[in-house]
This record gives sequence, C-alpha cells and structure tokens, in this order.
Amino acid sequence: MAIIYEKSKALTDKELHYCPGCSHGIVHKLVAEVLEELNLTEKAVGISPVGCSVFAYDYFACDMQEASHGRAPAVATGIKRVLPEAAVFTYQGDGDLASIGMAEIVHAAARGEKFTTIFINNAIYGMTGGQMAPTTLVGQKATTAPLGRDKAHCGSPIRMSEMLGTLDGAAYVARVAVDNIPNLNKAKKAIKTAFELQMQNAGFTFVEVLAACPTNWGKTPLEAVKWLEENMIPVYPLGVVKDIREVAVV
Ligand SMILES: Cc1ncc(C[n+]2csc(CCOP(=O)(O)OP(=O)(O)O)c2C)c(N)n1
Ligand code: SF4
Repeated sequence: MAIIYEKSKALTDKELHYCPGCSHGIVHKLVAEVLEELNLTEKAVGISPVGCSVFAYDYFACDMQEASHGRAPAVATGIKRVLPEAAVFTYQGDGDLASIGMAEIVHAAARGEKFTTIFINNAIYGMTGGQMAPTTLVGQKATTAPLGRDKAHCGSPIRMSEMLGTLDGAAYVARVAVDNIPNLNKAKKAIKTAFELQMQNAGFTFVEVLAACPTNWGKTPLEAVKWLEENMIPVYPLGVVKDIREVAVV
C-alpha cells in the first residue's frame, strides 16, 4: 500500500504529553519535517527550555541539551561555537524567552550568534498554571491578573520579533501562526528559511510562532484557535520582520 503520510524521522516514537489543541506538538512536527527535508537531523543539536516543552529532548530524534530557565541562547551559543557545522536550535516559550531569559536572547541576537530560535508565543505561562507573561495581551486574564492585564500597571505586550529585528546580528526574523493550513505552510517555510540561513552562516535566525494554550486560556481547542486569530494576530502581525537577503540587494 502506498504510504501517503508518515511521522517525520526527526521525531522519536515517544508519545507527546501536550494538552489537546496545544500548538507545541504541531510546531515540533514542522521543525522535525524541516530538519529531515534539509538533511540536518544527524547534525542538529536542539536546546530544550523550561515550560511545557521542557521534554522536547524526548521528542526530537537529534542531539538535545536541556538548559535552565531562559538560558537556552547561552547554551546554544557555546554549542554552535564549538560545533560550527551543527544545526543548532533553541525551542523556547514566552515565559522562558521573553521574561526569564530576555537578556540571553537579546545579546545572542546582538552578537549575531549563528543558531536558530523557535519562539512559541502563547501569551501566557503554560506549564506553571497560566500566569501573566510579557506577551499577555492587555485585558487578557491570567492567574496573576485575574481582572485582565492592566496596561497602566503592567505595561503592554512585548513584540519580541520587532525588537530583535532592530539588531544588526539578526539575519532573519519572522512571525507566523499555526491556526490554519495556509498559515501552517507559511510557518514551515519560515522555519526552513531560518535553518537554511543558519547553515549559510548568515547570523541569528528567529521564528516566532503564535500558538494556542487552550488549557490556560480556558477554551476548547477550536475556541482557542479563533481567539488567537481575533485577538493575538492584531497585536502580533504575521510576516517577515527582517531578512538579511533583502537588505543585501538594496
Ligand atoms: C527564575 C524562575 N522563574 C520562574 C520559574 C517557574 N517556571 C518554570 S516553567 C515556567 C513557565 C514557562 O512558560 P513558557 O515559557 O511561556 O512556556 P509554556 O509552558 O507556555 O510552553 C515558569 C514560570 C522558575 N522555575 N524559575
Ligand atoms: S498548558 Fe498550554 S502550552 Fe502547556 S501543554 Fe497544555 S495547552 Fe500546551
């Protein structure tokens, strides 16, 4: 019988622990497909974060290293500098990257470290029960903001892609979403471009993925996708924020 679909060989057979409707599993699949298609699985080294995707090291069938809170970019820096031929990536949530590890990611990007970061923006801390993150929307409820994020008290959401895109060391920065099939295809294309540019030594590459956390948003998987489309995309516009190849031709 003809095989029309099979799990990427860049994923292990380990069953994912994510909640129904969580985007982490989808993004794992996209990253794995890209590694396989670019023939990078054997030379890939992934760095797991804290948060719900802490067990990414069990799911990707490549070398993996766990990093402590927010420190994945520092660990990736060391690994890539020692193994310049490796395809190094960090996989980080918004609590890990935009809060706890903000300095790490900013300075790695500023230094133009030649690894790829996959940044999962689900507008909340997932694993620890739904506390407010730097990415939480104004008015969005969180366990630490039960009445909704108050701009006067907590400020506005941080747009990591736009911020990192200002840094000279960033070669490619894009924001994608995994809410429907066309966007999934764009997300995969962006992840592929990020790895391709990394392997060309272009500089730091970063893909922000708008992702659903139905559990902590208190929604069904379908409601969560709709909420993401109606509320997150207007605040976090999709598209390529920076592509060094476009700068090069100007
Ligand atoms: C310095 C420090 N701050 C906070 C925590 C607790 N902590 C561990 S995982 C996590 C949440 C991470 O959330 P996020 O990165 O958004 O990932 P998600 O679970 O949503 O995928 C937090 C707050 C900690 N262990 N240490
Ligand atoms: S708590 Fe949210 S981010 Fe964590 S696995 Fe469940 S849906 Fe995914």
